This record gives sequence, structure tokens and C-alpha cells, in this order.
Amino acid sequence: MRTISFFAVAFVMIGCSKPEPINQTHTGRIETGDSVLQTDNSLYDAYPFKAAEGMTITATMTSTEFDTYLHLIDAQGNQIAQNDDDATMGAGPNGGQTNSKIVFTAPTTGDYQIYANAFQAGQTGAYTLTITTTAAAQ
Ligand SMILES: [Ca+2]
Ligand SMILES: [Ca+2]
Repeated sequence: MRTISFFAVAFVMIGCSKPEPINQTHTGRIETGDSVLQTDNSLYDAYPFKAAEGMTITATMTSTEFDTYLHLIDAQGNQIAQNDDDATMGAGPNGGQTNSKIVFTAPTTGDYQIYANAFQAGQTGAYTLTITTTAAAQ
């Protein structure tokens, strides 16, 4: 019985090795105590997810309270995409075009993170983040 259970678990793990597309919406706050970006001391929240090679990763971040910034991080901790302002994402604080969007094709199957970040140190406030992945083209 133990042997059968072991193989059943192994099969499930193999079946999960190719991530399914996701569609996630998060509301959060950039606030004191969040992670600090080493390059400019701005604050961020990290959102881990999985993607398969060839999937399109789309992330959007909007806020009416601060200037948003998005980073896409790979499994090795390298930044592979970033965006400050995307004019299609609507108005941020004071009507400025400060909201962010990343569209990127996953280079490998594995773990990724989106950093939901403020443009400058000291900026805080509420935001909405979406992360979607779409199946790789066949
Ligand atoms: Ca936070
Ligand atoms: Ca921005």
C-alpha cells in the first residue's frame, strides 16, 4: 500500500509540472514595513506565481494614490521586465499617466514574481494589481 501511494503522489507531481494559466486580482497597500527595493529604497509587495515556457504574462498595476511601478522577476531573482508608466492604463494621482503594465513571454517553465512597487521611496497608498497568464501558442 505504501508503494502504491508513493507512485500516486509522484504522478500528481508530474502532472502539475506544467502550470495552468492564472487570472488573479489583488488589492493591496504600499506601506511602511513592506519590502524595500535595494536600488532606490522604494517599497514593494512581491507576488509569486508559476508560468510555463511560452505563456504570455500580463501584469497591470493601478493606483489613484501613488505612482506605480512593476517588475517581473525570474526564478534566479533577475529582473526580466519592468514598466513605470503605460498610457493605456488610465490616470493615476492628479490625472497623471503613472499606472503600469507589463506584457512578457515566459522564457522558461518555473517560478516568477511580480513586484508591485512605488516609483519613489516614501510613496505609499492603495493599489490594484492583476496578474494573468495565457496558454502558450501551440
Ligand atoms: Ca504592502
Ligand atoms: Ca509609474
